[in-house]
Amino acid sequence: MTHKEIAVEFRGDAQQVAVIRLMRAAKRNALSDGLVLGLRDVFMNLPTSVRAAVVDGDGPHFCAGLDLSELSERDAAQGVLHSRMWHEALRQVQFGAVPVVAALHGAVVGGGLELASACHIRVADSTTFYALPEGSRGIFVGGGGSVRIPRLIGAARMADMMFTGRVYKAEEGERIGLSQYLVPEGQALDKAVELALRIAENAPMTNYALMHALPRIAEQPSDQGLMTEALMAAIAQSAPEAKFRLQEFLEGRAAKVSKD
Ligand code: 1HE
Repeated sequence: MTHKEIAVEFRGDAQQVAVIRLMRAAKRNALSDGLVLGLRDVFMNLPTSVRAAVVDGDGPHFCAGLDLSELSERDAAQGVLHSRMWHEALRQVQFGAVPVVAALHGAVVGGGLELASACHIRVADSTTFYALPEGSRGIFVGGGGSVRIPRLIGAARMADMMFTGRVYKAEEGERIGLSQYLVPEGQALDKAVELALRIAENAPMTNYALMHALPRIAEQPSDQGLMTEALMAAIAQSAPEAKFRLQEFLEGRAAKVSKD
């Protein structure tokens, strides 16, 4: 699972969080075909100790998107296969083994935003900016952006980004839903790891339901969604882990919900 432009390190007492870092800062972490396949392989082969992951980018930018130097000579058939390769790699991020937190800073553009939108939580520092320069490069998104980004910010805002080259800065990005967390400059990774460690403590079936059932329920007609919810709830609550946790609460040993 090693790739020369992807660093993987582990955090937590039980190595339960994998920090997966794009290591191509000289090219602003532009995603070459090799790097996209490398990400796919890393996500497919995470050690079983890992319960949550963080995606980070080395250097001043999270990711400049598709490596434009590889684009020029592709014909239509190769274009379809190339896009499908991205889809498969980012499917491994969104629907892989563990929840993924993106630690964003600097440019989160084009395919970089597609990668970020495949993650389950996005933490942005104040240097973050978002754009979809595909519109001005004469191309279209191809890494799942047209499916995932409208679900975060709506199709109208995404179309505006592509029609007009609009750039959203970090604060606006949080306001419209591109990130769920906004932190001071340089603190995105620490916050993302903190969240991933917290996520790793959840019952595995709860994390599974949030990754695999929730997005599908959101796409189902409400009647079917309610049925899927009922089935998922019954499966989750019947796991021994859930019974143990409920007992801990009832006997006063589990943390209460607190507003502080
Ligand atoms: C690249 C790429 C890239 C940088 N492919 N090489 N993405 C874009 O259209 C974004 C293009 N990049 C930029 O707008 C800027 O580079 C940044 C705002 C991200 C960063 O600016 P800056 O001033 O820090 O860096 P730089 O000097 O522009 O770039 C440093 C080097 O990285 C330089 O190469 P060098 O050999 O001259 O040093 C750049 O050419 C190179 N570089 N970005 C290739 N993207 C599945 S479909 C997805 C479709 C898309 O993602 S389209 C959007 C592509």
